[in-house]
Amino acid sequence: MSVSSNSSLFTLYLICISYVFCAPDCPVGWIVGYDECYLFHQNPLTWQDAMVYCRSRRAHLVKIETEQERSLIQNIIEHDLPGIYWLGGKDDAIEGDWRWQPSNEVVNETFWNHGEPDEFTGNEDCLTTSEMEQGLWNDRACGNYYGFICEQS
Ligand SMILES: [Ca+2]
Ligand SMILES: [Ca+2]
Ligand SMILES: [Ca+2]
Repeated sequence: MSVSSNSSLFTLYLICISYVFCAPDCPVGWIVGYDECYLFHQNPLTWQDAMVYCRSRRAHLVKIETEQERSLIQNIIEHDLPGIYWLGGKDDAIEGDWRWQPSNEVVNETFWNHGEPDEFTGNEDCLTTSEMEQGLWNDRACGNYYGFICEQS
């Protein structure tokens, strides 16, 4: 076997190995993301009940950390599963201090829709997105009933 076919076989081997180790192994019915698995639920729940549900599936409400991840979720809700969805962010402890739950990590990169967050009626502490907002973010009242996205990493 020539050196060049050996090295291309080796490259192929590396691609296969990295695919096996890098592609997330998602439960049946979950959508495969870049590093994570997503479950889109269209049955509306409050933010709190949505979080409890995700936990029961050994997951959490989705934490969107990059434009790549935001855009993947936008594509899914625009093309396949339209609706308003809860995300994992909250600012109920300190107004304007957005944290991912349950980890309480600071929401570093934000993707707010124009004019948001507006704390409409003084009572909007939970993060949502929808196809009407092109997958950008809006704060909404945590006691409202919306669909939600669980994430398993
Ligand atoms: Ca994520
Ligand atoms: Ca708020
Ligand atoms: Ca709002």
